[in-house]
Amino acid sequence: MKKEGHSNNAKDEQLEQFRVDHKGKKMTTTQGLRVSDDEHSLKAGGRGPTLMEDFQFREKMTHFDHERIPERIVHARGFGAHGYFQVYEPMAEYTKAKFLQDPSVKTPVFVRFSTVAGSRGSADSVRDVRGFAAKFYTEEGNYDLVGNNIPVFFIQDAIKFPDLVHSFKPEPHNEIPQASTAHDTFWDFVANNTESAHMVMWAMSDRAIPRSYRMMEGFGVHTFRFVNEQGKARFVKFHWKPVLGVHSFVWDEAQKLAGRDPDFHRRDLWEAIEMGDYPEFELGVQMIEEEDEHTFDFDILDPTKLWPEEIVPVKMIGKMTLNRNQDNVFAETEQAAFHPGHVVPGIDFSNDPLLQGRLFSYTDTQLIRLGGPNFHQIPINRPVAPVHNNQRDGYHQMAIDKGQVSYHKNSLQQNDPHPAAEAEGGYVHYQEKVEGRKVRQRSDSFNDHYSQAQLFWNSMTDVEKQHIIEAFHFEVGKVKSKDVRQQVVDVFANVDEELAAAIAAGVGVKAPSGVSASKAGLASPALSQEQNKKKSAATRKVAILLTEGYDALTVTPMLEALEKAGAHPEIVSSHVGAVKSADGQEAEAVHSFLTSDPVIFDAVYVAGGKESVAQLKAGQKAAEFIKDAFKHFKTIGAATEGAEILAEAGIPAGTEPGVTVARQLEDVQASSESFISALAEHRHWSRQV
Ligand code: HDE
Repeated sequence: MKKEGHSNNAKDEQLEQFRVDHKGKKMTTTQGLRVSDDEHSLKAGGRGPTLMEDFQFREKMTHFDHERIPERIVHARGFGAHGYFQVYEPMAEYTKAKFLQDPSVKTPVFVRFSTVAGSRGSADSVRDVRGFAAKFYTEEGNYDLVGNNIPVFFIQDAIKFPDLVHSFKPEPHNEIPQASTAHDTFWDFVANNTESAHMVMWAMSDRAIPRSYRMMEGFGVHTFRFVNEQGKARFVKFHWKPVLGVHSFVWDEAQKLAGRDPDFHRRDLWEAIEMGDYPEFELGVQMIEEEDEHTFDFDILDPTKLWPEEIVPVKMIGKMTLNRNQDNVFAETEQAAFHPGHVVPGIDFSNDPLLQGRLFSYTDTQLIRLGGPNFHQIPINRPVAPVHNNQRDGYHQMAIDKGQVSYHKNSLQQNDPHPAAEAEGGYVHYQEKVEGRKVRQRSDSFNDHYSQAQLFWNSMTDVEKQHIIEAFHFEVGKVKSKDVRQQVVDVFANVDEELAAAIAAGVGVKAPSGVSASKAGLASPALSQEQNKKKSAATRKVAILLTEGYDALTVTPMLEALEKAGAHPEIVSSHVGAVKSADGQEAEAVHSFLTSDPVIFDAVYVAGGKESVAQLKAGQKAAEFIKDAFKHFKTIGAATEGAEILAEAGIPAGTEPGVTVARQLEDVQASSESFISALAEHRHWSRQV
């Protein structure tokens, strides 16, 4: 059920002026002329040719012919939502940014989540980095935190970005494969640009197949600066931490989802918001004093390095809540223009060479994508802060700038609009002292490509390590060039020789010679999603399998327990629609075995009832459903006769982790509670599949 509607905020009020509701209205042309017939073009006789005079036809067709705009060169596939951000306590000690001072202020935000490699119509569940771009509509202007769900990047210098992207996009001669890095050119890039090793470890981990946009972290990646009112600056890194914790798919599930529900992530986000399960993310910052810049064994300007949380703790400073779905995906998600250079006073840049290049690229790309220099006037991009300057004209100009003057300085308008002093909110760049020779060079302090890749590997649990090895087997296994496969193994031997040997075993090339056992090496427990797992059944989707003649006494207690835990049961039956229990009660099946699949659920429960179970057995689909859920380490439950379906699926109930069975009716209550606890575990890795 949808909770209390979103709170009104300044951005929402602004957007309201642009919303158009067509309900109950007469149809018109774009000129406002009422249309009398929208079914037939104007012809010379019923069977004759269409007349040039038909302005209505021409207008409609021309508009249609021009409906598409170029998709984003990267992050083409995405989905947005509105919400608000609130700071926990004033941050004045660290930054003068106004939206980070008053805990009672709700700053409107629009967030766009995305994949990186695929086209706009590609599947959500692919193995990829996820974009996490947030636009804060602050009273000092828009602030964009344009991050990813992985805290480091593939390259150290922006000039290499086109090369990186060319390597992971579909290969140019045949445009294969879509939305996947499992091909020769990407791995050739990795092997020959070893600065990518750390990020590749993340991309091969479960982080790259998130269960939901609501269950992944976000990172600003680069080092930025916080600057306070006194002008004191500190280096800062930004983190988003999902309140629901970080959770992932298993790879087989992710691949099946790409066919069963390519829109899985956008549907999940949309439905969560519609149901009032508002996604929440805490904003955290890591800060380093300027005088400590050179005290770490990595360069804090190097975007392939993270700051281990055990060394530089993350201070949680506020929370973002996404509580409103967009009205129109093209107008909002597609036209949203993010830019890491959209900053407010109190937030500044560092000399990270990747960030410096991004500061150019984002405006440049909007110019072609959104068709000119006035994209900031598109409703979703408009700041709630007033805009006054001498920029004029250009395609799609929406403002009617009054007056004679459009230059500075002037006397005819008393120099208006006039620059603001720093004390009046004028943005002043942090006065970092910089000197150097003009060189095309990278600092030697960026040369270590492997230590943190190793740190990441050392921080993984055994299950997480196994998943990484399997991901390498899949991805590198798809590389046709044996030479490239060998190069990849040789490069990752620098990270960990056992890892390299394990990769080699799956991709038909030589292991590094004289493999030494993994070094005990440094670890950062904060990097492991398994070790930091948040246990909760909240917002999880559970399939209840039943059909005609089911036993309602095996269903009602389970539905109540799930509701209490904040989970969402959905009935899957032999047909969609009303299903009758043995004692004449009715349940509504929203799915049939044809329209659904275990991959869209977090858990499965088989209801009891002789007749129902007999039919499910005859239909054979239920056992298949259970088998897949079991293979994906999900929680499985059954009551009374329902256990026969588990037996048919070959699951030895009672002995396998995450499988709960109520043999007798009187056990259903207790069994439902164990089911919820198992569901809160998310996956049962100790299961033998
Ligand atoms: Fe982007 N990136 N990027 N990127 N990026 C774009 O801008 C670029 C990088 C990120 O939902 C483009 O509007 C360069 C890192 C997100 O609309 C483009 C470099 C991080 C989004 C662009 C990077 C990101 C983009 C394409 C290397 C994480 C989607 C369309 C120097 C911190 C934003 C667009 C949205 C989009 C350039 C690297 C995040 C071409 C040159 C590192 C989340 O401007």
